[in-house]
Amino acid sequence: MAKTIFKRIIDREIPAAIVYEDDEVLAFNDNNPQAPVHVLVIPKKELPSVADAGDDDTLLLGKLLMAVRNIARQQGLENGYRIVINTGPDGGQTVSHLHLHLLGKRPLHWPPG
Ligand code: DGP
Repeated sequence: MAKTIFKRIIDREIPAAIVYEDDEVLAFNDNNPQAPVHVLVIPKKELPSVADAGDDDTLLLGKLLMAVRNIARQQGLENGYRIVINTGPDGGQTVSHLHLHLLGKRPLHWPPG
C-alpha cells in the first residue's frame, strides 16, 4: 500500500515545519492553516483513524492528547483552543493517518460546518 503523506513526513521524504517530536509522536504546522495556530499532531505508528484504534492504543491516544496540551502551552494558547479529529468520509478526514488538529489564536465558531 502506498505511504500516506503523513508517513512520508515522518520518514522525512517531504518537508514539514515540525514543532514537536518524540519517539511516538510528531507535530507539524498544517499546510492549509484554518487559524493563526494550526498544528497537526500524529502518531508515528501507522494508525489510519480513531476508528481503527485498538485497546492496545489506549496509552498512545493519551500521549497524543498530552502532546497537544504541551504544544498549546508552547504556542501560547492561554486563551483556549480547539482539538479536532476528523474521522472517516463523513467526518471530513482526507488523510488516512490519525491526526489531531490543534487550532488557536482566534475565536472559533460553533457548530463547525
Ligand atoms: P483532515 O481533513 O482532517 O484529514 O486534515 C488533513 C490536513 O492535512 C489538512 O488540514 C491539510 C493537511 N495537509 C495535507 N497534506 C499536507 C502536507 O503535505 N503537509 C502539511 N504540513 N499538511 C498537510
